[in-house]
Amino acid sequence: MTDEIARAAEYVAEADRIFAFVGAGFSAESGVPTFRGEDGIFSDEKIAELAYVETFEREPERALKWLQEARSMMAAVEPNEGHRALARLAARDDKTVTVATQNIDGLVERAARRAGVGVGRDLAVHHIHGSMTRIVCHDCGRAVDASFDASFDASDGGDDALDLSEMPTCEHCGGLLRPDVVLFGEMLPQEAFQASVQAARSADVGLLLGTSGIVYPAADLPRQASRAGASLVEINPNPTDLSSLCDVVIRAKTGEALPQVVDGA
Ligand code: BV8
Ligand code: ZN
Repeated sequence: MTDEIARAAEYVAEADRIFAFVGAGFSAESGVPTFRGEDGIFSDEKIAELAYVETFEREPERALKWLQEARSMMAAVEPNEGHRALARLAARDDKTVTVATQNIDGLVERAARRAGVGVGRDLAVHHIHGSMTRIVCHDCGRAVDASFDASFDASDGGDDALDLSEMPTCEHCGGLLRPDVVLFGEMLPQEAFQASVQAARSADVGLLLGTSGIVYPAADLPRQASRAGASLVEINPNPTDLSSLCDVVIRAKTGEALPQVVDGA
């Protein structure tokens, strides 16, 4: 166990309230591509522009084709050792864990459910950039039948009947259906974001897991935690905009390092 991992384990052992700020790197070892960095999907300009709400409104067919491909890919991936370690931490009676995830896959919840952790009871997971598992109408915001959520969350991928690339429309207003993910230029879900701010401000320890820390206002959460007195631990193979805020920096993959931190705490 490296010194950094031992120090991080000590912080976690002494903490009651733990705030986990999760980014795309946390799902990288599950095969979900990250956005930035050498193999990030945003290195392809054409893809990067699809993450903007303007593009969605200008070219809905291209945007929905991409979102459907991402949705099918995410239905097929599995939680990795990092997700499982976070679930073990949440299962502990002496720890209150809150997760603010920028990821739109449901992998944190899937690992938690499989570990018998009550999502919403023992573990709060706030999707501050939305979730691929929910489908809403772009115009009136109505959520589509939860059955789609169930098939997606069923963790076997399910035979989700909905194909967004066919541009299905809302039965109430005729608007286009789309995943409930936050595109650039869209507001974050305020309830999830405010709950994340509260959790960050009351945390003893903040775990920064696989995020480049450049997308706002999400990336302000670690700063809020630190200002309120939390000790910050970053686990990321690369330096980030948040590294200088951290008390401990572990230059490793979350799937390798987080299990050591959690099991050493
Ligand atoms: C809003 C779509 C306001 C969904 C995403 C100028 C300056 C500052 C800010 C702005 C600006 N101009 C505009 C803004 C605001 C903008 C923003 O922050 N832009 C940035 C790029 C400068 N933000 C917004 O638009 C947000 N909305 O501000 O609304 C508003 C007000 C009024 C009215 C209307 C609107 C909306 C932000 C949400 C955007 N959605 N994607 C999707 O497809 O997911 S962004 C995208 O980036 C994802 O959501 C992702 O979650 C997010 C953050 O990325 P990361 O998760 O950190 O991932 P990344 O690839 O960057 O990094 C991966 C890291 O993992 C790396 O560090 C790598 O080293 C590491 N890693 C790799 N492997 C591993 C690993 N770590 C550990 N283990 C491994 N194995
Ligand atoms: Zn509608």
